[in-house]
Amino acid sequence: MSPKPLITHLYTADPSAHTFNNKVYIYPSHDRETDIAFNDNGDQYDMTDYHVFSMDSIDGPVTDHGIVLSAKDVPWVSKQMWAPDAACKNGKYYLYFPARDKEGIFRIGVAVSEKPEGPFTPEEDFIPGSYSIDPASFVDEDGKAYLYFGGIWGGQLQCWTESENGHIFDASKSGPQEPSGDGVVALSPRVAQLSDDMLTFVEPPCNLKILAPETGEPILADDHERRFFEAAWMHRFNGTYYFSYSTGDSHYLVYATGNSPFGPFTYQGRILEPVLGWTTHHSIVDFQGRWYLFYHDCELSGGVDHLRSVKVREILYDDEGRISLA
Ligand code: FUB
Repeated sequence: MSPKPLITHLYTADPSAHTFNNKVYIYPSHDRETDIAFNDNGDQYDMTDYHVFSMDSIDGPVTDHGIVLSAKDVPWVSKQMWAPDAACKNGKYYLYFPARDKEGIFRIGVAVSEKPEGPFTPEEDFIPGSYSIDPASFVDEDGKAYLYFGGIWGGQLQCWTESENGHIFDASKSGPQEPSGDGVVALSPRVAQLSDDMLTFVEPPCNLKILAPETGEPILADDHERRFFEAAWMHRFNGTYYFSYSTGDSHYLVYATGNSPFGPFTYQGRILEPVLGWTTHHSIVDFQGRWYLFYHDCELSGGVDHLRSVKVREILYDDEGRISLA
């Protein structure tokens, strides 16, 4: 049976959950009603701010800490504050968020706070060298931090190509487009190590390989049930790195495992079957000795794709580290 929405006074989605100071903090998108026509570019996902939520226990009440960052307060943003994430390092908290810049190109920004519940103060400009959507931060046990990101179709990942002069944006590839054809490899999510101050990339982002277990080769573009679409997440369990993501138009949450934060990762299977609504996006967090999947569906709005609500379910690992829902 589907659990109840955790938050019912607002529409919320793309929940990035973290355990900070023995509480769960949730950093979601804040969905809102608009009269923008629906399309496969995601224009109807026209969010303007972020709230932070926290819980002392997994079935206890949820506290809304209010608006912690607004588009109007970020100098480089034009519109569409999509799925954020947060990290803690050196006693400070960092909110990573994608939005369109003044030229309509998705970039990733960072905002800083002394407290996990914000409010967050944005940097003047987006992270140099950042592009596309859905940042997911991961601070490893050795203190090194990484940002995973990317999303195809409305997320514009297919618009970017590498050249000797860096990454180049081709606006003609915007919208619901992606590579296809016999033997064509799927687009890869990106990863970049973050600087010690968490504000910049140490090196240009690199491609994260996701391999098919049966071939040991990268997953192909036409394999829509397994190829990366958006919603990157990284967690570590028993020394193994788990990279999970949404398959977009086939609507699964799936995962792949590897031995390094840079991969390569080998596809393992599904975490969640399709939910009510087009998008699916999640996080996985260790809280008070158990593991949880935070995700969203559209039950609260009766199935309106861009009006979503956050939910949580416990997950389990078997002896080989395979994930299943409790
Ligand atoms: O919330 C807007 C977009 O929808 C996110 O960035 C995607 O992951 C999808 O959930």
